[in-house]
Amino acid sequence: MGTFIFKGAETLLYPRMTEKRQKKPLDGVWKFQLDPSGKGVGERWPSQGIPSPIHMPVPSSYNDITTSEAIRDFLGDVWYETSTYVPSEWMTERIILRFGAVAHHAKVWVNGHFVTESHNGFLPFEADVTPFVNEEKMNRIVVKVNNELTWDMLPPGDVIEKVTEDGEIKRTLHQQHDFFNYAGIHRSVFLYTTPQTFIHSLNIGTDFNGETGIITGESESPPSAFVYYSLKDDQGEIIAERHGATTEIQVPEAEAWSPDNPYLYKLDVYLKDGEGTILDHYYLNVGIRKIEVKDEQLLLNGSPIYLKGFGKHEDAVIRGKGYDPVTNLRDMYLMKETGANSFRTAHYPYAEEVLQLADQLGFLVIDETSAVGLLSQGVPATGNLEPVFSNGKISSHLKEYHLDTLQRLIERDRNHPSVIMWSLSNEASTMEPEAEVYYKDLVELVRKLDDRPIMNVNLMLIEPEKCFVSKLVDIIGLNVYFGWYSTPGDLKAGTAELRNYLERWAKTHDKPIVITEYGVDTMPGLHKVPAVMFSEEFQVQFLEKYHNVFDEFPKVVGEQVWNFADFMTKQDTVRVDGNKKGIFTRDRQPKMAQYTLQKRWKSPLREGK
Ligand code: BDP
Repeated sequence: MGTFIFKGAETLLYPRMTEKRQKKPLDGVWKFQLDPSGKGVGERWPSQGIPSPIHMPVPSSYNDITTSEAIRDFLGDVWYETSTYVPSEWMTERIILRFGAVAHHAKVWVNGHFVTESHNGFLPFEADVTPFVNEEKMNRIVVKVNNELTWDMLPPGDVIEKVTEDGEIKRTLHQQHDFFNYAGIHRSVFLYTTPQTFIHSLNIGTDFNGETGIITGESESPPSAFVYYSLKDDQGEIIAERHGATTEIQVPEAEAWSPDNPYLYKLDVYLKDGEGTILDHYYLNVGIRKIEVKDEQLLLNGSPIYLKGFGKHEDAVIRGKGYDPVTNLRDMYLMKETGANSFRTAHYPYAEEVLQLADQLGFLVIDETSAVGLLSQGVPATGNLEPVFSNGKISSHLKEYHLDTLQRLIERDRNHPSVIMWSLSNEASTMEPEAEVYYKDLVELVRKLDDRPIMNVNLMLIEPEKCFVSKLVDIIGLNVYFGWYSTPGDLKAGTAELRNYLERWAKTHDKPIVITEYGVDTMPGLHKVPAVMFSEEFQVQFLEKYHNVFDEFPKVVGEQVWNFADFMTKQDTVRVDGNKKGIFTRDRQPKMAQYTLQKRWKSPLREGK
């Protein structure tokens, strides 16, 4: 298997309408067909259209839309098709076809011409389709999507083939991660335009010294054009104007961005020719804020901040992993209501629209790559882990893919004030010495691209004294399930184990710690006194007991419950119609534990909490 990396000339700027740019969402109902024998290309579906389609919504996972088990559990190629006119006035512009994300592999044709491919299920990709679109005829867009995982990509997985008793070959997916392998066109599809001379990229940085804010801007654009920045307050009043591709703007008496005051400035960026004529225009929201790790604390705008919140998933009833503004906003209001100030994009980059709202509503986001499952066992990972780094299971291809994902994640998300740190991976086999070199290169790449703190999230089997990666990062993420996966049901023993584990981490590393996961499966409506596992009472007691332990450790600078809501997983003996560790049900109604969190998170605990 070759490498899955594509560093094209694409830009990762989110498509926006301005007087110089247009966009047309292609979301809606597309044609759809399974292709179990992989005959679509041979039968020329890209140019002739897919022959026996059903209807399928975009964006959405395709798995749960119909009642067909064959579609839900399908492994292999599926095809999507839509058609659209392109407005005449677009014909002098660059016309770009952009997908927010397609899981996991996509090949795209426009009017029969192959235009691009992607092998990253959680990041955007696009193609300049200017030469391939017709002015007067409908344009056919065909996408082949494949949901197979390999160990050359993230998340990794294997397709296992077995011959059944009746001689059929049965292919199943073997995966390490604990969420359903939803697939399809998961995020919005846009056709958009840019002028021929256009802004390629923008890198906005901010700093804050307690009074003055500093905004730095760096724009990549053609040498023949001039860049011009115009900064406005949230009322649209101009605060500063600057010329030059690289700029620095000082904002006296700046309004600092924070979860309590998510104040956003607006930065308009223009490209002009020698005569001052505007060639291109793009804009961004800018939150002035400073995030740093110092003295074993996490500081926001110079003061300690305590993260309260959730590990989430992009997961909802029927839509699966398809981006849905309705669910997303409900989630954000529920999180605010619970007193949360943060969340982690477990276990992959989320839709750009999620981060745009996090900027506006004020959430601190731990932005994670799709590196989940870099270990030998699925969930729950117990007992002895087999090596994956030292025996070549993790190949140089996978590492290149990981580096590429990280780079593109940073390029996509670096301008969001809500993003406060990068999480390199979740629960990898970091007790192997070989992991050190692998992670050193990841850390080096991040340091080159951005100055935000770096986190890595640890499995509770990782021993602090034997972890080869934690020393490389700025802040340590810990996933802890003592009293659940170990000493099940015994919270006294569980909390004692937790205390001991945290003591060991605090002793071995002079870094702040965020509890990135803690939680228990809970059936809504199941009540038991005395509490037993899976009851609502048990979830409440688990949280309360864990919180008491967290409060003993000044180095613990955050707690994010696993999970915000119940979510779908593959079928398994340890899962009842999915993972039930949600504080909310899958349809976003509270379990009793929401009130436990609300009570704690809405009252001040200690500085920054
Ligand atoms: C952790 C994983 C997470 C799982 C969780 C669980 O990081 O993806 O869903 O455990 O078992 O190991 O609920």
